[in-house]
Amino acid sequence: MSSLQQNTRETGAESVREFDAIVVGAGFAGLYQLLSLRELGLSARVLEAGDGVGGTWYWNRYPGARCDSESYYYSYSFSDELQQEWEWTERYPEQPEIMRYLNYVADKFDLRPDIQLETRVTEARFDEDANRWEIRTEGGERFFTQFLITAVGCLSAANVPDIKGLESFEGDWHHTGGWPHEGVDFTGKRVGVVGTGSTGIQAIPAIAEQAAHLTVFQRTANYSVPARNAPMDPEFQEEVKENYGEIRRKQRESINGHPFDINEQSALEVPEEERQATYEAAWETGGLQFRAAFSDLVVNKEANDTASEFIRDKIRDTVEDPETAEKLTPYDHPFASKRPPIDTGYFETFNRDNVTLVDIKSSPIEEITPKGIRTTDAEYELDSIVFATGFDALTGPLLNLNIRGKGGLSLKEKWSDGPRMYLGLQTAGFPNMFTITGPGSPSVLTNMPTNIEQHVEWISDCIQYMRERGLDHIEATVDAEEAWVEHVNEAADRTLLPLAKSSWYLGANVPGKPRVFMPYAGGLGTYIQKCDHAAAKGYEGFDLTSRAVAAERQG
Ligand code: NA7
Repeated sequence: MSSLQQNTRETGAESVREFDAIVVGAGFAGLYQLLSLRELGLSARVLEAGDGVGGTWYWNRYPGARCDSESYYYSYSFSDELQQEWEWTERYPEQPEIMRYLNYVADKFDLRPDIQLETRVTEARFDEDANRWEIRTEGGERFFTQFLITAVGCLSAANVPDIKGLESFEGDWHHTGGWPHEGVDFTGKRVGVVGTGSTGIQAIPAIAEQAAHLTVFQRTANYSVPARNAPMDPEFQEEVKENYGEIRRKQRESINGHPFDINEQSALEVPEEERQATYEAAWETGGLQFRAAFSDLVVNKEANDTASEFIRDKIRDTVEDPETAEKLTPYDHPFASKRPPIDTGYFETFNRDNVTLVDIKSSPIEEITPKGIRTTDAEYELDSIVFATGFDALTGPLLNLNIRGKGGLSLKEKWSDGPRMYLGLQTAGFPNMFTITGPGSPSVLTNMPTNIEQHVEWISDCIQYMRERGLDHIEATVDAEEAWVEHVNEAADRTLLPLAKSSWYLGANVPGKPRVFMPYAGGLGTYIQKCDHAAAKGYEGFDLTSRAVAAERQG
């Protein structure tokens, strides 16, 4: 008998299902959380909106979609058997390969019986009297659970710009984060791509190869470093497998979850010639570790200027038309103060005859017409529009769940001036709700699976701690939350990250969203120590009680 049957109680026309824990989302976080809860002996169910597992990788199927972290460490570490038997085929895994991996994990650990697909959560409400959560879905189902664990990802609420006239467009349009599963054939088409973040920078070269003509609408020029993707070297893969213990340790102690070494020297302490040689070598190696070329690139503006200028020179050298090169050169923010993209032939794409760059900062989009996009300068006729315009990051996926905590307070109201969480794991007033990689945790500033695994293990340990002591109620205190929010701000202020005014880390890409620096920039290693410290002190900063015992005493 499956746990679904075990826990289903028919009440009249409605089926009400009770579980110890409900997990929302079946991506990297949801899959591992389910396994971990099962190992504790809890009844758990994952509710997933998509018709398959994969989370962000299920939805982001746009041309060129590929992970920016390297495959051998953008993966689970919890099972040595898994990491030994899985073979990665490329330096950076492409979206279909990550989907194969996550489906393999779902099968290997027999997770599917407890994952309910095509089930979108529309509401979650904490019932104080019953000390449990009630969850409702789009299909009208109701679930009751002691623990609500959100595993909804940080970048899953698509940001489709509200541009006048979109509904009148006669061609087709897609957001990269909700790409049709059957794919989109751009052969012979005039395509417009809006957005030049990590996604646009991956999609633009791939679409340019197919389309008759590609027009790129750029609001903010971006830095990008070559990815240097290549087939996985079997010898390297073998070496990795022999050394996984050390690699995983390094990831968890690092600043951002990547196992690469950061040069201990400052960019300012070496002579110009040596600095350039270091940057050239890092450029040749490619990837996100370009940031590690010197110790101070994300904390010292003067040091950062040398890296930013190096990349600007590379753009000028690569792009043949000087006017286009100048438009593509970023000046408004330091390198890596926004999420740094990595690319395969991005700047080279603008040398193609079938690609045009439109600077919509100087001539903004006025409207979408039946025939295409009209800026203040011209109308561009298009058959297809691709919005690579990012996400309502970090808070969007949580707010979309319509969560109400104690006293009926909605998360939307509580976070009207920006997200407030303790350790990015809990928010005061919302007992027994845990958030995997919530605002205030390192999340998007790190290699996600590393932070996810740490959160899952922390949450499961906490639940086990409660069960062993007969506790059934946990809630972050307001004081701990306040101190953490302050610490998150201080940590960001010690870096150059807040200098990027158009960054989604600050919520600046979504009109009307409060400008608050959301992820924790104090480093993953430091963060893990703080979480472990709180746990070791009996979950310091959280109120843990037994409502059942309290009710008995009162009664
Ligand atoms: P990003 O990094 O938020 O990039 C979105 C891009 O779209 C960026 O260039 C934005 O310009 C542009 N944008 C956003 N809204 C508009 C409107 N209204 N008009 C024109 N241009 C707009 O999202 P991505 O999907 O590329 O990357 C998200 C993460 O996914 C990535 O970092 C990886 O972690 C994976 P702006 O810079 O705001 O001026």
